[in-house]
Amino acid sequence: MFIKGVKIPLYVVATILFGIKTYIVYRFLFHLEIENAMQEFILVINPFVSAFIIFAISVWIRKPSRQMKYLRYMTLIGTLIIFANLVFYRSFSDFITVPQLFQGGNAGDLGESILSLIKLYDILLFVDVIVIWYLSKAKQDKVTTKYPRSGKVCTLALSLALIVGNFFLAEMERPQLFTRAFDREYLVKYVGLFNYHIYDLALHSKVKTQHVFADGSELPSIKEYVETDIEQSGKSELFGIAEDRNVIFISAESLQSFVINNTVNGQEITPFLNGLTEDGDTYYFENFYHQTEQGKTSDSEFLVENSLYPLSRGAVFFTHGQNEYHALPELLGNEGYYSAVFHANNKSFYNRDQMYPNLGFDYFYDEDAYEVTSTNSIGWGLKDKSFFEQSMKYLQTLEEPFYTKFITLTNHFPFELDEQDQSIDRYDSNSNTLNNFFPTVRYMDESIEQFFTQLKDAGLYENSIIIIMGDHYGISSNHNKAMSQYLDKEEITPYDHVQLQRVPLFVHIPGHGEGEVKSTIAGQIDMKPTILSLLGIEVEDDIYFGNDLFNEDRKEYIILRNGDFITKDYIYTHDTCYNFETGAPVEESQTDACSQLTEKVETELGYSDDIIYGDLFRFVDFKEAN
Ligand code: GP9
Ligand code: MN
Repeated sequence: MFIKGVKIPLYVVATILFGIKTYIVYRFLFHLEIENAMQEFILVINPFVSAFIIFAISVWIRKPSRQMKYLRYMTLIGTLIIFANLVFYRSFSDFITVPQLFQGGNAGDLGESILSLIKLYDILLFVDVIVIWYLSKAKQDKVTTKYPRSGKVCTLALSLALIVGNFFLAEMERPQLFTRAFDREYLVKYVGLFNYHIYDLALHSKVKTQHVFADGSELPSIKEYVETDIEQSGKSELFGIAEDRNVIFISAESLQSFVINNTVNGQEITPFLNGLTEDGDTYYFENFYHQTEQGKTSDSEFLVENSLYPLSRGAVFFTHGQNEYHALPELLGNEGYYSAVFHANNKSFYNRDQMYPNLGFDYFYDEDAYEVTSTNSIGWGLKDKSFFEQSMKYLQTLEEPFYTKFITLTNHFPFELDEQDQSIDRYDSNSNTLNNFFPTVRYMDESIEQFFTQLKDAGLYENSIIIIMGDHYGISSNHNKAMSQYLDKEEITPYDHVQLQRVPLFVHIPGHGEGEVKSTIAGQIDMKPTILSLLGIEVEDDIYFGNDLFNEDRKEYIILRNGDFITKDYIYTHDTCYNFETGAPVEESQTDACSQLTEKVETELGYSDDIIYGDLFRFVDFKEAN
């Protein structure tokens, strides 16, 4: 093995062995989804990049014995980290997070079953540890321990270049990988387990610091604000209209209001939903805005369940999944409701597996609850029609009354759809995204119609209310040119852009008969108080920023997460006040109406952020609902 006179740099051997091992674990023991050649490439290189960075540091250690010790222990520690994650993964299909290590939670549940999660062949993980151990101890004379200064600087430069290269490829393949903070699996896949742990640790320390320094002293002013500026007087006429009924909430992926009662190539896009807008049992809100940011679907969920704003950066589900909340599922749970989420995606996506129990959800039917095959899936996974169909068997077993949330998936960027599922033609513009959007929206419309029938057949329809809400925009401003063509406008102005942030909201109450189209200025922040009111539940001293949509006494504005806002008269965006009806910029002399609100908007977003950053609800003794 050794060539006479030639010394081997042990850190290179360690890098190669450790890199190969890590790759094998990623590829064959973790089930990371590889979608294309680029992802495969990143997966191959990142284990070696991480290993090189860890082991190349050894060249800076002068004393040979210490250098050898460093390599030995780093191989061992690195292997133990992989091993611990592997065992954890076998049970939870997820990676260890710092809070899990320290707060028990999932990790604690491993308990006795831990032995059953360890396999005999895991011993092979330690082969390189033994090799390095042996070489560094018994063959020290055969390995290099002295490096010239230029060699040391070179390894350092190479380490930096490798890590930058790896991050660059990762960011190219998955833009905003770090800022959006949305999935551990993605992080591991793109930058490796060790960088993921460093990232997780940094995130955790940041959150912890803010947590430690918060003492709840902001609470009195927040409470006062909620009492005077948010709380509504009296109750709406619909208070208690759905008492004891089940709530079936459909989070409609990327559904925007501009498709409702609209056509493409002369064909109706959403015939079923259009029907609902005229249906006596349905209230349709035409001026309902999404208020999400980088956390997209999860932000919309956060708004709905908490009536708090999501954060301006990152997904709050991910960054503050350990906070205390006073969320809708928990409140409904106090009233005897059983709550569950149905969503055929990987459960760790958006940290849902940790966030849902924390919000008070009783159960999460994630991807594993569904039979996903190559024929019934496309794009992001299970097709919506199969999703609803397969969900029925679970829904029928739930104890009533229940609060359930169904999150659809097919109408997700890049809006792929099999030929046989397309009922309407694609649009024709320079944007494939917009062109593809229409047939997938129609597919979702059909799947929701089918779900209504299934609910009726199962006898669950009459005693439920069904809420359908778009989660966020599907067509970003990158497609403004195509969008202006479709909407037959010269251009998409900042005003138009805000109006395109409208997503449909349908509140369907079987047997009600008084439904209508509502033009109330409304947003996702309003869902929690609205649902509580429909169910006839009063929660005293709650802290939230939305209003019951059916109560006339409402705050007059809806805030988007970027600070833009909408009132019945104005839309404020890009430092300009626009007339709500016409979209014309308002004369400077008349902009008081907008400028008066800007400060308030900042205060309100600031209070919501304070609650999240400081985890302030841990200082509040919420009373039980009555
Ligand atoms: C992921 C699904 C889509 O589970 O909810 O998330 P999005 O990309 O729309 O935020
Ligand atoms: Mn979404």
